Amino acid sequence: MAHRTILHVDLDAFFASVEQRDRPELRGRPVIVGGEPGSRGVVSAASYEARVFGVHSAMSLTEAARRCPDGVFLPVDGRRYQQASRDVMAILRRFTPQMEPISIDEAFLDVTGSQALFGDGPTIAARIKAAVREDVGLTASVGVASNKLVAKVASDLRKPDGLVVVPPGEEAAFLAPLPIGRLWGVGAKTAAVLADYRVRTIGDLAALPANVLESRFGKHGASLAERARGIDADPVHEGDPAKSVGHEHTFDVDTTDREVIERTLLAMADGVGGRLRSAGVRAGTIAIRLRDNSFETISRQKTLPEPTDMTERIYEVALALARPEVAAIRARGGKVRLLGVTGSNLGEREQLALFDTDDPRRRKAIEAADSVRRRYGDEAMTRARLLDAKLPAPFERDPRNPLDRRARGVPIEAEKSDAGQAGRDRQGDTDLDDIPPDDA
Ligand code: DCP
Ligand code: MG
Repeated sequence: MAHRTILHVDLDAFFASVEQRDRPELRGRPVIVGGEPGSRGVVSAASYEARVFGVHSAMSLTEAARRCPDGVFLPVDGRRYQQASRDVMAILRRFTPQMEPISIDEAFLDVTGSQALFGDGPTIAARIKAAVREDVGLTASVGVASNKLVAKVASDLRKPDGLVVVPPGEEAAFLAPLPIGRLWGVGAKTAAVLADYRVRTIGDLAALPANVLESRFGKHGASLAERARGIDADPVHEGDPAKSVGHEHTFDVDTTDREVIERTLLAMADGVGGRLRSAGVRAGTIAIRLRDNSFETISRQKTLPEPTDMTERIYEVALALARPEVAAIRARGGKVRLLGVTGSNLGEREQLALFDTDDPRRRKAIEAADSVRRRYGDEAMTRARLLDAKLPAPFERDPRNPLDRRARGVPIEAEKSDAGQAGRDRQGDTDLDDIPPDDA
């Protein structure tokens, strides 16, 4: 079969680059987006000039200020970044309809069928980089390969303003010398376990016998072994990334305790609401997922008369959906193992303003709470009802991926080999530590 041509496009120092684009006096200077120097909270983006000082995303602003005292510290201005993101995505769509945005500043493109029109993969990559520079004023790094996995690794390799092409057939050789942490899907936890097997490079991983990986990581192990050899059949999924926002929680101990179940639903409703609000969208449909101790999974959903991003409303709907199902599980002597809440059918808040019947005071209070959370972290602002719960607070840890794209009937949950050890929460984002099993 003829090979595919896949591009991965990722903007360089995205939030910081938008600031430098809009304020020319900041060009060439270390720009750190995230908030006041030394305030609580973390760095969202650091310009490449700031990275020289060792500043990077997710570092505390205090530490960033220590390393880079002369840095220009700026607050996050989400609206401008969203607009720039839309502008870039529109350029990408000119080259193929088979475009899959995976976060605010990156996307996969399958240009296999576009080459007669626009040139081969490397040519299209160069044209995209030029268009993004000229039309949007930003630089992008692009990887070109025969699949998503290798294209993603490639785009990251020569940042900023990189263009890395991996010819078909050279995937494994390209990956082999790279440190294991570069392999998409290997997070810190997986890397730590692999270190026990003396795996340092992707080539080391490829050389491990498949049965070793499978016995240690289960299904995830089989897919790891393939990925280490640069094999990835995942197609580029077209469409809007903003399909749904979801949270799931697997209980430490299966339960029928009403209080525990309701608190968990509230925590998840709050997480979903917070992420909707931070993305500036509302959900028209609320869904729940429930799994019992025999692993039977039930999904129920309700389409709302008016879309919402309010925690209380999401909670109310989720609770109404969950109650009869919990009662049924209890009636047959079962227990609840997993709960999930998802908002989907999303629309932008501005377009929905006509239907705005929310109490403006309530919205103000919620937005204030969100801004405290953004500044001081989730723990600072947890609803009273959650305080005595031994549950992780709802989290909105990654503003990069405010929305997830798992709404196409793909379950959010990925069972791991350590399932059942501890209560686990999942946001509907792709957590790089948790590649869902192939049959997910
Ligand atoms: N982001 C964030 N918090 C993080 C990581 C990222 O708020 N922990 C935001 C800011 C980034 C944007 O998402 O600008 C894109 O994330 P990337 O990981 O692509 O990082 P950058 O684009 O900033 O840098 P790079 O040049 O490494 O892609
Ligand atoms: Mg980027």
